[in-house]
This record gives sequence, structure tokens and C-alpha cells, in this order.
Amino acid sequence: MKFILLFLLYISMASTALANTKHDIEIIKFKFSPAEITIAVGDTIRWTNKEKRQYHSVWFEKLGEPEPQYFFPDEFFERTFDKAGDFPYRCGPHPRMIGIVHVKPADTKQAEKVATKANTIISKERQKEILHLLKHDCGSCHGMTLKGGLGPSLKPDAINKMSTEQIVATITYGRPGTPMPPWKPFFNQQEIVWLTQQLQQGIK
Ligand code: HEC
Ligand SMILES: [Cu+2]
Repeated sequence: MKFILLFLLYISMASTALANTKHDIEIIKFKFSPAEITIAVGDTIRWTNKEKRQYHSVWFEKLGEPEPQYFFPDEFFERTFDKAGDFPYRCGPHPRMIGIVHVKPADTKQAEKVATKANTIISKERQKEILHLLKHDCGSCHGMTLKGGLGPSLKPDAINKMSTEQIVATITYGRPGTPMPPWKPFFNQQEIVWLTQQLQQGIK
């Protein structure tokens, strides 16, 4: 019975709070279509080159990134957005081809609802295990008392500057290019939501 509940919760979460939706943008006639798009944290965009012959690139120049490789007709480029904000981009070889991605924190209320449910579904033993892991594994980088070390402080005053979704996304996927690893292999989604809630409330 418990497993069925977990499974249902997982499905409902996957389709709401923590959905990692894929969005499509087509590149045709030297235009990004749509050129402006609003997505949620954790979502992925796929740009597909629909031209007959022309290559393009998708370059987030303002993020200080190097220009990525060009891609040719029927090829695509993908990017996942794990932070909220506005991200303008352009095509490398064609500076007049521009677009912007607005990344919104996903529905925080939904995540909170799931957290409340998670609290009743994750067993007390598992909760203890997760808290143990938090002190030891997360603590090895974020400090034994989570005040910060190699990684930043995870105390409520620091962590509550981020939305629930942002924290969940960071723990789930890590921060590529930094030592912060993805925790997806170790926790399921409701465990990450629960863990996030503990951090937000503060752990003694
Ligand atoms: C190997 C070291 C390491 C481990 C282990 C680790 N982290 Fe991190 N974490 C980092 C680093 C470094 C950053 C900062 C990344 C950056 O520069 O954006 C970070 C960032 C974060 C952030 C974002 C904080 C902010 O203010 O941007 C959260 C939340 C977080 N970690 C949670 C956790 C949790 C929860 C665990 C354990 C399940 C964990 N981390 C384990 C190194 C680690
Ligand atoms: Cu182009």
C-alpha cells in the first residue's frame, strides 16, 4: 500500500511541482521562434535548426560563456535552466538573431503541498537517515553545522534567499561546473522536498 502511495505521489509530483518540462524553439529564416519564452526552473529548451542550409548557434554571451558550436539543419541544441532570471542570447554568426529566456521559480505553493504530504509518507527511520546524511555528507562541504565551508551556508537566513524550487533543483541536479554534486541518485523527489523543508526551517 505504501509503495503504491509513493508511486502515485511521485507521478503527481513529476507532473506538477518538479516537472522538468521540455520546450521547443525553432530556428527558421534567421529567427528564433518564439524569440521570447517563459519557463520554470529545471526546464529544458531544445532549439532545432529548421533551415534548409544555414547553420546557427545559441550563445548566452552575457553569461560570459564561450561561443558554442554551430549546429546545422535538423540538428539541435539543448540547455537546462536551474536558476531563475532573464537570460538573453544571440546567434554567434548572426548577431541580429536574438532571443530571451525568462526563468521563473516554479510554483512554490505546489512544492510546499508536496512537502506536507512527503512528511507523512517518508518513514521516521528514513527521515533520521536523511538527517544523518545531511550532517555528514553535506556537512563535509557545507560545514558540520552547515554554516558554510567549501560550499555556502545552508542556514535558514542564507537558504531562504532562494525559492523552494531553486533549492530543490540545486540539490537534485547539483551545480554543474562546481563541486556541488547532483543528489538525484541518492534521494527520490519527495525526499529532496522534505530535506529542503528541513533546511528552510533550520536543523539544530
Ligand atoms: C563536494 C562538496 C559538496 C557536497 C558534498 C555538497 N555540496 Fe552543496 N554546494 C557545494 C558548493 C561548492 C556549492 C556552491 C556552488 C556554486 O558555486 O554555485 C554548493 C551549493 C549548494 C546549495 C546552493 C546554496 C546557495 O546559496 O547557492 C545548496 C542548497 C546545497 N549546496 C545543498 C547541499 C545539500 C543538501 C547537500 C547534501 C545532500 C550538499 N549540498 C552537498 C558543495 C557541496
Ligand atoms: Cu544564426
